[in-house]
Amino acid sequence: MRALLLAFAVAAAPLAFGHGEQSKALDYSKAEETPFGRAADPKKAKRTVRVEMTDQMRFHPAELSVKRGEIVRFLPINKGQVLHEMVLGTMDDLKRHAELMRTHPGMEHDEPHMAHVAPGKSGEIGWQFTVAGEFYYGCLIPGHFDAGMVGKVKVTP
Ligand SMILES: [Cu+2]
Repeated sequence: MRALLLAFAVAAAPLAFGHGEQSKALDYSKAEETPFGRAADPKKAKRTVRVEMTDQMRFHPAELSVKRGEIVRFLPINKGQVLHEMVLGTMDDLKRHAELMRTHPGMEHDEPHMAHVAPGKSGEIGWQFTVAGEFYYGCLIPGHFDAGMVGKVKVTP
């Protein structure tokens, strides 16, 4: 049994580390439903939204409207000189997360509803908005969210 596990670990290693991107080899069919929707294959999106992030601590656009059920391919683009990130969620989620980032700066995290984008680079998030309401995207790098780096997604029924 131990030999089998070892063989499996060795076989799995190239899959885990051979890919240039982060852990983006997601199985979207197993995506977890959240209060603000679920991860979705960006290739299935009919709409791409470029979201620029600036050192003025702003997202452009800062507001958008989508239809319930719509899959959006977000392309967060960092126009600044410092790291920014785009994190989707409810306002409560973002506030909680921002607080966590304050107490644990340097915290490493990577989930399908977020993208960390180095200066001059772009990221990608595929998301299906399955719940009507108002949701948000924020940059939770310490200080950025508090400076107003937040945008709103209105999901219409
Ligand atoms: Cu930022």
